[in-house]
Amino acid sequence: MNQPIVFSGAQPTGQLTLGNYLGALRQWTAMQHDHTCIFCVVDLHALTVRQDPAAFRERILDLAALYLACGIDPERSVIFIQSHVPAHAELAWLLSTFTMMGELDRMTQFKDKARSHAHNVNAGLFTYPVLMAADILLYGTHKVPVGEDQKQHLELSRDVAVRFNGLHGPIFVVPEPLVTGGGAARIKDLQDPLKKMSKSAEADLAKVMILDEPDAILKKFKKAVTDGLGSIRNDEANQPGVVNLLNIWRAARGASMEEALTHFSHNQYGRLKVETAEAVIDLLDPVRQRFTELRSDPAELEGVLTRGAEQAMERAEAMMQRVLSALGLPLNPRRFGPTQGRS
Ligand code: ATP
Ligand code: LTN
Repeated sequence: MNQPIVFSGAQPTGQLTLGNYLGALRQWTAMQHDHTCIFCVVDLHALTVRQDPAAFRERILDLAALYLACGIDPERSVIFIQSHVPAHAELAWLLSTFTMMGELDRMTQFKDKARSHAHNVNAGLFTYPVLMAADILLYGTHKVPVGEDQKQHLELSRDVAVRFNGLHGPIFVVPEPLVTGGGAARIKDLQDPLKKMSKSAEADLAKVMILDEPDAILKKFKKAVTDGLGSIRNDEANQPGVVNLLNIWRAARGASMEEALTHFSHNQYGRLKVETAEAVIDLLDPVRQRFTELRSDPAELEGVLTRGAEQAMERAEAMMQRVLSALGLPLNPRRFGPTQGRS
């Protein structure tokens, strides 16, 4: 079965929101049926900001458990932790010699982060996109589901792949971005519906977390900002809060906008808020329950991650062998075996 290969990852930096679920994780899980999917917890990337080791370790495992709880199926897809596969860091070094300073200097995320983390502008923050290129290129990835903000990084991955291939032969697949989290999947902040719901938002009431308890979810929706127009219409310009609730309700219930408008033709904001909360509670309840189960059974999670790392490593090592050979680096027989070792 030659299905296209999909690779994506998220950083273990803080809890994920309903926006991340509807805009990213749910789409990842949907892709498992007709793609070979590889999903990674990119813990090495998260080291570009200081982490408390004990809390960091838990957050990495939390994110892996959340992937599984959201429906990533280890029987179908590869799920693993980036630092378990040393080839990511190794390929990042090799690719850094094919990446120009000027290219990295143009990255808007670097400029933003350098401004917001002015006390710790480390070299890793600068070369972050090279590690991301390594993640992607290591697996012969065809498609990369990412948010809009990562498109520039993906463009760089493509440029690096093309440059390497031009010099050393067709080793890397040139990956295509698949921009997720747009359109109706773009969930807005409950307190300021002109902004997207963001996990780094300060206000608790602004964002629904995937692991929120039902009463917290209900409270947040009851307090969601709407308007004083008293009608439930699909009028984004004048009623962004109402349209956000309609979008959330229909994403959670699998309904169209027409169905949502018919369902809420009573024009009662109170009922819209409560029913949206109920739809989200129904959607997230099984995720939270599965997450709790997984986190209380370290052996199961560890088993899944060990197997995922083995599967990832098998693919990554095959690619590393080709890359090292193409560059003229002598292959280590202890690593690649005596017969294949001679290239
Ligand atoms: P931060 O607050 O740190 O910017 P974030 O919540 O915006 O984080 P990212 O880590 O940037 O999340 O994005 C992870 C994925 O979630 C991306 O694929 C992105 O498209 C998706 N996503 C994030 N927020 C939303 C949202 N409000 N609606 C839909 N999709 C979203
Ligand atoms: N930079 C991405 C996370 C990330 C990633 C990747 C996404 C690291 N490596 C490879 C897709 C493919 C982010 O911050 N969202």
